[in-house]
Amino acid sequence: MHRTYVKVLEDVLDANGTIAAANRDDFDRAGVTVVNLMSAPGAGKTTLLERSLRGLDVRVGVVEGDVASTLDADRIAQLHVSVVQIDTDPSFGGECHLDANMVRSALPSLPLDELDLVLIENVGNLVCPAEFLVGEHHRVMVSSVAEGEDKPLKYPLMFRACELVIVNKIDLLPHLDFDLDRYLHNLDAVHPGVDRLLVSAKTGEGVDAWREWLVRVGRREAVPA
Ligand SMILES: Nc1nc2c(ncn2[C@@H]2O[C@H](COP(=O)(O)OP(=O)(O)OP(=O)(O)O)[C@@H](O)[C@H]2O)c(=O)[nH]1
Ligand SMILES: [Mg+2]
Repeated sequence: MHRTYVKVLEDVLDANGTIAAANRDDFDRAGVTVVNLMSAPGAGKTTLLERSLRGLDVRVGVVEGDVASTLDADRIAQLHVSVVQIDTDPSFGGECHLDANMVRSALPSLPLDELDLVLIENVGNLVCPAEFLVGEHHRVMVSSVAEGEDKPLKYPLMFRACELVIVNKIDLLPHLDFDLDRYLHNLDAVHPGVDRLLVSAKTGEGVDAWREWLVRVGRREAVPA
């Protein structure tokens, strides 16, 4: 029984990888850099995008992944950037992550040739999104201090799958029982030396560094370590 499950999962991931490669080819042909933004529900992905995309020096589009609703796409549309919502519930069995096929279904709705950078806000989930490549060039996660300092140890795959961890909601630190040093120690235990940015999407603290990171990857420049 266990062996059958493993085989099916391997086949699913193989098929996903093939479609992800096709997506990646399309992105490269259009000269677009794609960032897959992942986090637990409510860590602040959409708020961070709202804070950081206005007036950015590269042309940006957004793919919003959710199980249901157009709430996040409606928020992003206020910024006057191209946005497309993928809801997994009506068309994709309510999956708790985006996969390459879902992202592929959204591509005709994005003017790729007119964009430099596409941010894919994945479905809020600390497990499954890390397993599915969607054709992205960069994987970033948002990890909020409200979630507790043990999360890197409990969900290591997600923290290992990302090249940059954005530690969000630092404005809440004075109100929480959260030991930042311990959190960073736990982060280094699962992904030693991974780049990290401490930000508050609410107050804007630290967001400039994230904006600079976005511009650099959008221009396909090397990102400073
Ligand atoms: N205090 C504080 N609250 C924040 C910050 N960033 C986001 N929030 C709040 O956290 C809640 C969730 O924020 P969202 O941006 O919707 O989170 P999300 O990760 O996009 O959520 P899902 O798309 O549902 O996974 C909202 O009430 C935000 O106002 C922050 O830096 N500080
Ligand atoms: Mg969101």
